[in-house]
Amino acid sequence: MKGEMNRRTFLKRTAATGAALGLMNLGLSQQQPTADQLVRGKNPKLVVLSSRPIVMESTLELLGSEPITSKANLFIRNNIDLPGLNTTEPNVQPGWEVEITGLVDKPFKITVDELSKLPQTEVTSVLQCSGNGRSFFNPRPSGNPWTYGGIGHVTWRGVLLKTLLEAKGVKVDPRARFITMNASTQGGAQPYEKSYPISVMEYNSAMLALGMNGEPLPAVHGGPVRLVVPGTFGAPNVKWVVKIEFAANESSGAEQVPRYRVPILPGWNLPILPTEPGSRYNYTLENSRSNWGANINSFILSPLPGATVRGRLVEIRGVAWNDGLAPIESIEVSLNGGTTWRKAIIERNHGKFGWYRWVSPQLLAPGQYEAMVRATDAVGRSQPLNGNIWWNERGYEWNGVMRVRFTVT
Ligand SMILES: Nc1nc2c(c(=O)[nH]1)N[C@H]1C(S)=C(S)[C@@H](COP(=O)(O)O)O[C@H]1N2
Ligand SMILES: [Mo]
Repeated sequence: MKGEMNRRTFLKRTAATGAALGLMNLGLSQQQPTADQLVRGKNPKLVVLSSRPIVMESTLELLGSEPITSKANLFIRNNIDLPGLNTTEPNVQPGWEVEITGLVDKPFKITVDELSKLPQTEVTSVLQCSGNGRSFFNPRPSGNPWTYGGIGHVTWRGVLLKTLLEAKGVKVDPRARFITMNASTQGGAQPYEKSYPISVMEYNSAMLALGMNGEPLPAVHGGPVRLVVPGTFGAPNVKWVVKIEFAANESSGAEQVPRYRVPILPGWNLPILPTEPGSRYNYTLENSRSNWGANINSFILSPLPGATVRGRLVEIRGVAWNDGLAPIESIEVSLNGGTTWRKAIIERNHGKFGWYRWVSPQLLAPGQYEAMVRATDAVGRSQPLNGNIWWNERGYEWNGVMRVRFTVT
């Protein structure tokens, strides 16, 4: 009923301004910039979801084309664009400072140059926007209409937060339960502030990343320095970080609440509290939680949707990942709508935060097929056949079983 009303109101409004809007849209869509026009060095095949702020997603084809997602093919999610940083080139600013403050015995500032002289660590992890898959929720929540491409698999290099504190001989007050991070507001950019529980940060080896895929961190991906929390969704991975504050409480800024949250029963972090699809939810710090650890999920990257492939032997391939806190133990493929499942062969060679690659060899007669895949980890976390059971107003953390139709000749 409510959805019906909204649609009607929308149609009425559209009709009222129809002529003017129609013309404007036509003009705009003809000039819609491509990914490479918006950000120097990006693959024009990336799909632009918004040009201000810049949001673009990768494609299944590009994700399947390389074991580590190159900077050209990596998605971008800006809430706030920083002027002059729309490039995959490095942001060379050795004097850039990061302030470590709050509940620590000796607050301090450190430059990027000094950071680069401390012991460096490398970690390969999945970077995924918690809105990835949003457009599969029904009804579709508002927000960027991500399909599958708000994800990448990259290698970070930088200084562990732990290493930095040790090197500086700085102790964290036991009352500190959260870490709040701030991004630069240079060029008049709006603030971007996110908090994460220290427990999550410890598990996940939070790092001040200076490099990506063996190169200096691209400017558009947070260069010169970005906080990376392997195993978490994208939002806490604060680009252009200037301040890290140890705090007793979580930030109450808009990026913390109501944004980037899912409903919970107060006191219960998992699972998402089921809400009526299409309903409204009044997000508070108590009745919801941030998008923290990544939900277990898996994608089919070959065959691509709609592809025609040669039989008899067809290798169905893809990737799977979770928050890295428990290994993924099984990845299963079904070709009959979930009636039977066959275990895929799993290959894991990028550590616990990287994605697992899998292959399922199948002998297939000519015909039409629909492949489904689901992953399960060592603590039994898996994916729902119907991802809509976790429908939430803002459309986060989709992990419904993926289905891909293809033809065998
Ligand atoms: N400073 C800053 N950091 C940010 C954001 C932002 O808008 N500003 N977006 C966050 C979100 S929601 C995501 S999904 C990731 C996207 O990282 P990427 O643009 O490098 O792909 O960055 C996170 N860090
Ligand atoms: Mo995101």
